[in-house]
Amino acid sequence: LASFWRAISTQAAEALKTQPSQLFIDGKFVDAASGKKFDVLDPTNSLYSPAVKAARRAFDKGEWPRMSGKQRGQIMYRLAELIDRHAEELAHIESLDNGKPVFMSKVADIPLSAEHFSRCLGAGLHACLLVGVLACSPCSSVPPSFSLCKYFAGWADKLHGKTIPTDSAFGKFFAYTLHEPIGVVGQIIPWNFPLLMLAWKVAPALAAGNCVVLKPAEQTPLNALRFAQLCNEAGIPPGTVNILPGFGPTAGGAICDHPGVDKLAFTGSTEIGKLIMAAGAKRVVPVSLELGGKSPLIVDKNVDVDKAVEDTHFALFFNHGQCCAAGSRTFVHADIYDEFVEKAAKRAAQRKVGDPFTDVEQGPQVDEDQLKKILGYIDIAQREGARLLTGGKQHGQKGYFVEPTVFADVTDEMTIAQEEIFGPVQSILKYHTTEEVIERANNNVYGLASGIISNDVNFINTVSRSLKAGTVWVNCYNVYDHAVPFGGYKMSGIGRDKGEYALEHYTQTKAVYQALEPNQP
Ligand code: TXE
Repeated sequence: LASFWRAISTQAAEALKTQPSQLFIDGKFVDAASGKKFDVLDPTNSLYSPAVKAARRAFDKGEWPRMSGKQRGQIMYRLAELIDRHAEELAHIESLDNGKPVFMSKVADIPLSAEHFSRCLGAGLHACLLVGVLACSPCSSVPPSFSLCKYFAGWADKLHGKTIPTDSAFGKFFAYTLHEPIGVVGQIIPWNFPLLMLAWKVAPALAAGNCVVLKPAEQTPLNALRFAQLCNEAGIPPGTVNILPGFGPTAGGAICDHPGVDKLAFTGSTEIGKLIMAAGAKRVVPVSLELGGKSPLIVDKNVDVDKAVEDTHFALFFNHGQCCAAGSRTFVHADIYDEFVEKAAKRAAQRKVGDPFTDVEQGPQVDEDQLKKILGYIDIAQREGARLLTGGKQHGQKGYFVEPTVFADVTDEMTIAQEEIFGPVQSILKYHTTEEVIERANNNVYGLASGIISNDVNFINTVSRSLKAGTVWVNCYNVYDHAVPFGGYKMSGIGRDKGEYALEHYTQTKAVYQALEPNQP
């Protein structure tokens, strides 16, 4: 049999040598008028197809979707505990791959991923980052658990449908709904929080009984692979979770276009989000997107300026500015503007930048592309007339470090007020009235997050209801709780990650009518 197949494949290889590859018009093969060509992928040889096939098999015939929710929850819980047990190692891998300070991986990425997080993390993490220490009391009280996973493990046996009273002319029926998994889910994630973004996507998909093919970002595949080993150890059946490291257009594109994939979930740039949506539209599969942002953080006049400076600094510089939710437009009331600007520049200049495995607040940006992009924006800002207060250059000669940078007198039409920089560059804008700042804050294609720093409850109520953003942080920023949804308005995306809302993307509803009396139609 083997020699038969060898012969067939030799014949196929021979046949390919004479296989036409032009247009066939009027009885002849001719080149396209543009002269352009495109590659055709052989799906059986594609590196990516076996992953979808495995997920397909696992979903169509395997155990995972057929287990009780309780059993799935127990296995997910075991997985969460394994992640807990390996938290230290995972934190080091994360910092090695991404460049973020290892203390941040320890206090934020791993427990957050793990936990979708403990209630005290918001305050604890904030406190930790502000003082820049490895261990502080609020954080050390965070149980080192993969609670996100635990949170969704808890949902696995609670995906109930409804019973619905019916009143039909056709007779008496009992109607109910089932919440069923969608099938094979293709998930594509970025590099800024590699394990956390994986957790946001994989945990709800698994809880609902789906099988997953996930592509981590090409810059940061390591923890996703370590996670795959832990899935095996936890007893997740083969084929249920498949990890495909690779590049966007090839590995990512293959997942999007594969007929065996029933749903697409993506976190990344708005530009690529549009491609993912178009790919989903071609096959009419649902798409959820978490995309870019240009989030306004509005500082009212009667506030403690020192605290506001610290809060806005954290909102922007956390994770080197590589956050989709970064508070990247700092609107400051004219009454406190001069004092704020001076103090914000001083705070940024004190920021400790260096080797992420030492006691620093900021490591390198993830790669050379991001470094160049950020330096490009700094250059544009200066040319467009923003006032550079501190930073503005690459930090050191080696690695992709950027000096913490602050621009004042930024105006709405400037490029740095419109586009996502994704780096440690704070843009400060002056405002005078509440109506004005609401309008300006909303004057952007994005609508991911926003923030308000104020002591005035009327100001807080008016502004929080007027902002077109998926999250509003009031007198805090970057607080994430696993039970609270996250996602964007406008071009920041479609749908919500986290919390009960995330499960809507990974289930579909089946309606069942059952006749209650014999001989009904
Ligand atoms: O993002 P991409 P990049 C923003 C941020 C950043 C910019 C570029 O402004 O500077 O995007 O970063 C995969 N088909 N965000 O280039 O390209 C890719 O391999 C399928 C915000 O890293 O969007 C990776 O896994 N997949 C964002 C993922 O998409 C494709 C976080 C993200 O990469 C693909 C990251 C294709 N054609 C960047 N091309 C956030 N919302 O947090 C790429 N990918």
